[in-house]
Amino acid sequence: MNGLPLSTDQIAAHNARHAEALADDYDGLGRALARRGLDIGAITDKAAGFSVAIPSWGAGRGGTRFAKFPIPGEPTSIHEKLEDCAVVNQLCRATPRVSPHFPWDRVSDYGALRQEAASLGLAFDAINSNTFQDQPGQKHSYSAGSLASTDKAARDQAVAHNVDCIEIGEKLGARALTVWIGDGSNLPGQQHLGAALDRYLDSAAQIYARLPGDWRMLLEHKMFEPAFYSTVIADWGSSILAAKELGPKAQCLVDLGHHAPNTNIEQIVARLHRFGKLGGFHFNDSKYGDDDLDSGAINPHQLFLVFNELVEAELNPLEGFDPAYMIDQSHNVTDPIESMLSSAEAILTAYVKATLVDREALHAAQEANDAMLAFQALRTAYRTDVSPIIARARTQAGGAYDVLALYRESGWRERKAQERKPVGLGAGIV
Ligand code: PSV
Ligand code: MN
Repeated sequence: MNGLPLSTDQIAAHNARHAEALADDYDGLGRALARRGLDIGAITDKAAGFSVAIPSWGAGRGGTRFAKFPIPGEPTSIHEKLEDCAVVNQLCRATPRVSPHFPWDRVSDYGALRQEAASLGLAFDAINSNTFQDQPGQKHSYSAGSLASTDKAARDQAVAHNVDCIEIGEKLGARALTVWIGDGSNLPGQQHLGAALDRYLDSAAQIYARLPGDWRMLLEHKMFEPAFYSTVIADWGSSILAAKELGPKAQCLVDLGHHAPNTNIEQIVARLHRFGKLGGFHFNDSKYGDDDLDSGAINPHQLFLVFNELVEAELNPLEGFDPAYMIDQSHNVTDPIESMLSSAEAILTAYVKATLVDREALHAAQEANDAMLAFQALRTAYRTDVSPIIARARTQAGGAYDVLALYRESGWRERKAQERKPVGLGAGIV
């Protein structure tokens, strides 16, 4: 496929039908914001400049460890996944990059894949390595771990896979490698907790040594799963210690679902940024654990509070602030394109609301220990309906006013159901 997947005429006609309503809402909001000293044009520019990557695997139906229920027309290859990602970006104009996962997205010609993505209006973001599951024909099993395994051959193989990922990434135009490992233990005593971390650090240093000059290595922590007693890189503390040990090109990646329930994740964001170690973010939502639910579905206020810290970091870049933002979700009951559209909108909404915070008032109230006024500075921004700003930014860039309505109207999935081969059953993704 060459060019954008959906009809631009159809989007233009849809937008024309909604133009008057949007102008009305946008102008009204502009007047309300002006009374608060805010310029809606400047905020719309910020919204237009924001983007979040989508994961190649998020284009397919995920599943739980019990089952997966594929839908007709689901993508079965990286080529079809790119097409679906292009649909998402064409409609919302906030997701111009795809984050691939290897070996899931392996092809023979990465130069050609990069061009294929570019022809769909997409580029590649951070590369995700995968040493948390065995692949057919793999020599050494990761059943006892990968980078931290006691088996040197398994560790070497895991290091080599990450180096492969860097080489593939260079061909794809990526500049970051995200490393999440499932290494850990399931029974007390199973693993020497200190030695496991030493082995991880040693392996990670070998990968770090192979990073090209302008690359970053993003260390993703997760409290538990698939290891249920201990996990080698379980928390942000282990992550930042490892990143500091490795060097300046190593930073931490925060996945919203990878903490104990009710953890103050926004404080983790502020801490990591304080030490120049906030490298990336995986957005999703959760109710009980690493549920990988759609962003903003359960706790949109937490998402806003996280963005409040991210905007604070953006305004005070300290040693540089260039986080790799990505959606990391498992779409088990929805059409993945619809979930990504809805999630991108939730993420952008939280970001735009955070830009509305009166920082002067907030900081003054914080200094004066006026808890209520400080809280109200956040509350005022949070309760503002910013959807006209987002719709204006999106439609100006060629996206659709109502992304879900246009997607359904386009009949994309029904058409793909005729063209694409059915997906097999099986268990879900991690
Ligand atoms: C692990 O749970 C994780 O969050 C990592 O980012 C993986 O690469 C991703 O999910 C996909 O399974
Ligand atoms: Mn993740």
